Amino acid sequence: MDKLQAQKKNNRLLIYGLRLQINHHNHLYYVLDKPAISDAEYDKLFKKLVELEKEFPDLVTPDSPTQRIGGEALKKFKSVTHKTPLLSLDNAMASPELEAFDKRVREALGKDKIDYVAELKMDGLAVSLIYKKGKFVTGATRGDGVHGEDITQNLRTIKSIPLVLNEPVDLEVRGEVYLPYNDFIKHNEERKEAGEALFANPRNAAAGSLRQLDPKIAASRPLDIFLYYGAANNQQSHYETLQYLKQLGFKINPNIKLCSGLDQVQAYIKEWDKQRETLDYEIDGIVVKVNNLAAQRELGWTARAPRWAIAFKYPPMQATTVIEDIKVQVGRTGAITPVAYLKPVRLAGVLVQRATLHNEDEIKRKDLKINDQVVVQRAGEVIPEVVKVLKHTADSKEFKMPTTCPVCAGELFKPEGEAITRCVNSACPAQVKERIRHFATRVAMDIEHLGPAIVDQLVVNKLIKDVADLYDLELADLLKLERFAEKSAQNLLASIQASKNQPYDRLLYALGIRMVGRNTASLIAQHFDSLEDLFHIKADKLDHIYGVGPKVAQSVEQFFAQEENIKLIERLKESGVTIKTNQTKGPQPLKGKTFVFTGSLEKMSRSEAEEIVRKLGGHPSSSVSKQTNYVVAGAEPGSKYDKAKKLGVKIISEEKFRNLL
Ligand code: 3BD
Repeated sequence: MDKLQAQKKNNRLLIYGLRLQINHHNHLYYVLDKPAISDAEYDKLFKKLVELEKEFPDLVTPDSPTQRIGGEALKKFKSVTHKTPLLSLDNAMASPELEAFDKRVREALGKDKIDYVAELKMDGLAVSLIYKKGKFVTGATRGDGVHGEDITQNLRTIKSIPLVLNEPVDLEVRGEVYLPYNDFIKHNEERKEAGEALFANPRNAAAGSLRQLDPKIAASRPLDIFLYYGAANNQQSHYETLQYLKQLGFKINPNIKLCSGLDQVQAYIKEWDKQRETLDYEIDGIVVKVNNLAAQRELGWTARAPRWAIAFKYPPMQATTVIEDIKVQVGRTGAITPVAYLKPVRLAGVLVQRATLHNEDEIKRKDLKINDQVVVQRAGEVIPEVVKVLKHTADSKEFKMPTTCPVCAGELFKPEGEAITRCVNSACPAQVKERIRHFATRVAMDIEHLGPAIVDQLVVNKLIKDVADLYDLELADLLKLERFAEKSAQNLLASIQASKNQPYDRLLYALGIRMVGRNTASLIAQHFDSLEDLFHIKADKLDHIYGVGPKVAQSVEQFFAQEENIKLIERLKESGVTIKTNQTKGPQPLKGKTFVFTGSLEKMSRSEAEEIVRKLGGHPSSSVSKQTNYVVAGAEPGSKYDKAKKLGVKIISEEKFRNLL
């Protein structure tokens, strides 16, 4: 072998070894949720592989972990015909139907008791994955069961889908792609801020992501998958098949259960009805499958569904009521949001009286009218929403989006391609009030005694028209107003005075820049010592900050490009409001650490605790991920606790937390 050849062989071995290592750690992290090395160590391996492949491009193969996001945006998805159709599932809506299913199975097999596998029924998108010689070659949607769409490029971006299996087998597997619940909420919040249409549920969000022709979009969303079916080799039972799929490297839901007889299935159903809210993903029921594969074959299929499986559907958390009225609200940024005023109805233990209708397109799409009978739904912590119309009534009236602002009668504007209509008059009293309210809230400047009613009174009486005017208020002004006595007026002035010393990242948040939440403000403030450094800033100076995306950066650029905003900040500065980093900032023992709080704390409120974390250099966050350093559990912790446990994130008590400070 000459020298060149030897070198080439050596490089190939190096690359091959790195890929094995990376795939192994990828599997530990994304499939088993049990990382063995730090993110930094993983990144190092990955970078090394990228460098080597760059140097030797002829050694790049499609199954390399560097090639998950490959290729250009497609023009159109190819259609695929499934080799064997993806069947449907019969539904059981209640216990008697499940009992009838069990009876049919027992009679057909001539047995008293059947072994079943009970699985959580993921509310995601069904897909089929094809492997040849252990390599992922094609992935497709279920489609109508016979024809689906080739979404291989998008599926390759899902890190829990192995590109290479542990054995060189030919295999088709089927599973459900989903978007974890927290990510769905987070993603919708971003869309809302950006004025884009919201996804109704995690399933639509997952489907919407997989239906994108550009694989970069799917890659940017943390999609995941559970596999539940595979035509594997020589297994005797469904349960064994799932274990085999696990061995090959696939992600199998850890909550599947082998049940002996229907009673155990019923217990499983009951248990998960209670526990479903602790999961990080949505399930809409339980799938029950006959375990023995020979028994499955004996039972066979009808034209559309196997006779050996059934889906038990949980009743959704929905209720029926009437839309009594639809009114629009004008938000801080001028967003005009239609809101349905409902005949009050109990839903999952809460009295629901209003539901957001998001925007005009949503009303049109769902064909909602005033006096309609509708189905409302409450999912997790999100505000209730109207799912669909049950029926229009004789009194049903079309809702007409106003053509002028209902508050200031000013012009409304809906940018091309955006879903949200806005009042463009920044002096609109509704916007002015909302901006001042936002400025005064606890998480922003925390001005006590300046609640919504007082803001209303001050604006209506023309004492203030923006937040800088607050600092010019005098005792005599307030005393002229109804409801203000000497004492209450002094209290308010004192809180306004005190707010001048708030750290400037609070001010940055309090300004109400679109898409700049409390955490983003604090991230930006860590990179710029003064608000003045942000004057006329360009987006490209911001979007390299970890946690600040291009849309956020664009929004910040827009805000600081406006002369009136700069004037406002200069007036605040003249009044003595802190607009710079406090140079004598204290020690930062929590620097770079991420905290999530769950349950109720004894000695402080959650927002106080979050503020302390920020002050000491850490980041508070609302959702648990592998990046979380600590979950602080108060009394009666919620699902975040379970998630932390699952991910192996350190959980500490409130007392331990205080000891860290
Ligand atoms: C799940 C069929 C069989 C292999 C047919 C028994 C209908 C969606 O978690 N098992 C599961 C889940 C879905 C399944 C089967 N096991 N079929 C299963 C399933 N744990 N969701 N489904 N599907 C998948 C469907 N999808 C869209 C439109 C109509 N039907």
